[in-house]
Amino acid sequence: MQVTISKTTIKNLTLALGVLILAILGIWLISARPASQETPANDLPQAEAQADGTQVVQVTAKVGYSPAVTVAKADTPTKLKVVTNNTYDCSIALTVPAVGYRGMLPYSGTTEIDIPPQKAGTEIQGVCTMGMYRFQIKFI
Ligand SMILES: [Cu+2]
Repeated sequence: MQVTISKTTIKNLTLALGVLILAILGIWLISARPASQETPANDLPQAEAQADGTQVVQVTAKVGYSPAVTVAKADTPTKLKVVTNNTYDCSIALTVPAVGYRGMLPYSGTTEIDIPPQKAGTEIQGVCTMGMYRFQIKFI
């Protein structure tokens, strides 16, 4: 008995093999990537240095806080400016536990919160009173 392999079968086999190789290559590429790393500090929004040697971190409060993470200089007095603009969600109820701040922001406006100089490696969190929205300032 003779087994005949038609041209179509060969074509299909080649195609299947090609797809398989692509799939394996894809999986290999994905798994070969380094394990998820934190965004390097250089790529994050930075505090704005002021002429008087202080720095300003600006965060917008509206359906959450943005940017979520800001990098600031250690050992530097920091003014945190929280900007609201027709903000009617719970992000107006802000706490910054590290500096003992707890308050209701105006629906629109800028609220300044002073943060004394922090050691490198300190992370200060701002969080809505319900704990659902948060932002972070990383001092480096
Ligand atoms: Cu909330």
